Amino acid sequence: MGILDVKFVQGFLRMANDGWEQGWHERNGGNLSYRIKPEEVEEVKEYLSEDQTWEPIGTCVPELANEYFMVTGSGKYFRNVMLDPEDSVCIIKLDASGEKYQVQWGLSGGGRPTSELPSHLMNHEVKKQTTDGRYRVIYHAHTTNVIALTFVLPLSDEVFTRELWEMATECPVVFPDGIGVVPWMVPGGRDIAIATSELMKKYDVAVWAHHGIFAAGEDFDLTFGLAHTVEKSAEILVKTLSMTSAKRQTIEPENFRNLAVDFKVTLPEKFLYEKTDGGL
Ligand code: 2HA
Ligand code: ZN
Repeated sequence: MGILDVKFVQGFLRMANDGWEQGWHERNGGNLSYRIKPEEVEEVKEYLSEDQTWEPIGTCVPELANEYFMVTGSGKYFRNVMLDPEDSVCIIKLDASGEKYQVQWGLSGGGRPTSELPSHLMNHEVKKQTTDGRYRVIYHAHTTNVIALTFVLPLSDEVFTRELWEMATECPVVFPDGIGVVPWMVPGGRDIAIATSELMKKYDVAVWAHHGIFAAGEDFDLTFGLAHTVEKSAEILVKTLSMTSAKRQTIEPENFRNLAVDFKVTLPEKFLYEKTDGGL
């Protein structure tokens, strides 16, 4: 039994590979992080080392002090995660101030954790607080159809949520809180991390215009499933818009209200606005 046989490690690697197989991780695009449970840290403790230097995260996440994360590596390829997990991913520990991290396992050929570490950790911090610690996964993917829509739809939470809800009946049940949109920003830094984590206070999905999405969830199945559902819905919208600019029929606000009752979800009224032209 080695570290790669541990259940959370297997779940992490499988999710990364699933994303690769979906075509969302060209070259070194995308990144994944998992906040490891204390009992899981015990399972891998014998493989961890405290030899490496403490490095600045680039932001401050005091609510995550002393926590352990499994994260993909910067410049590494999702395509290689299954073949060479020891080099492609790593386990890091945060220090007591939440300002520094130490690589304790992985990145065997050298390197650093994901370039989007500030966004991942600030999203984890928000989700840990708003879900009572339930959410543990943050996933960034270059989802083709969602990206395409950011050139066509207004960059508003209301329009993205409503249009994607209309494309598949499961959507308002899978992401009833809606999704947020971050306008184009320079990736990798603290500013985009702040903008994304603000949206994560309300939503489980944030779209990055002309770049991709961030999804948050309790476990690998729910988080991958969420990203997959959003992207599938975006694909249907891209296909629909390729055929016509005006829908002949769709799921109407009253239909959503009825669905909310039967499926026991709350759908914010701000997404159920009246449309006048049958289009967007
Ligand atoms: O290259 O996706 O946003 C990794 C990324 C940066
Ligand atoms: Zn990216």
